[in-house]
Amino acid sequence: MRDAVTSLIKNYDLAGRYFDRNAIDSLKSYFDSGTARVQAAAAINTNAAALVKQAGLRLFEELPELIRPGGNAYTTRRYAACLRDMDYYLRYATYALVAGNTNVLDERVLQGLRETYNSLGVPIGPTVRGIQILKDLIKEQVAAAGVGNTAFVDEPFDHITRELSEQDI
Ligand SMILES: CCC1=C(C)/C(=C/C2=NC(=C\c3[nH]c(/C=C4\NC(=O)[C@H](C)[C@H]4CC)c(C)c3CCC(=O)O)/C(CCC(=O)O)=C2C)NC1=O
Repeated sequence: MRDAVTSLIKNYDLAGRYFDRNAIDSLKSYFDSGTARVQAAAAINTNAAALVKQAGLRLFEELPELIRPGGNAYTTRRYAACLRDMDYYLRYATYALVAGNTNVLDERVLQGLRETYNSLGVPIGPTVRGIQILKDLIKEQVAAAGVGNTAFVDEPFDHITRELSEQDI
């Protein structure tokens, strides 16, 4: 598992080089955004369960067929599995936000996920939509906590949806 600093060190060590201008700039930008990243994590932590629940409600309002007979989130067990997945996405996205790096998502969340979803008939498009709804709610929450520029919040959520939607050739 890597963060912004360890991944930079790894790359420069592999090349046997001192940090150059680019490396210093990227370190600066990571440390400059450090307080905002921690504030975002704090805003998410105090409200995670409610945020997941609300994102689920919005998703099922938009795509009610998911929770009707024949829908993948139909039955209490599958409804709960869907919300649990959203909770995984939020928790790991929070780790990635603090790390300033998406490596934790690749290692702990995304490996083999698309295959699992395909074999269980979990629809990718609606899952992606659910993650985007979650992202929008998180950004509102983080902005309300006083963080001015919330653009950095996009990265882990967009990374998950990009990797999930990627098609095999
Ligand atoms: C920490 C990393 C991690 C992830 C990400 C993860 C996902 C994950 N989601 C699963 C199931 C599932 N995932 C969903 C999710 C949904 N269905 C929908 O219609 C919606 C679009 C969507 C919610 C947004 C559902 C309904 C199931 C149960 C499917 C079934 O058993 O038929 C399963 C199969 C095993 C199980 O049911 O627990 C896995 C492994 N597990 C992990 O350990």
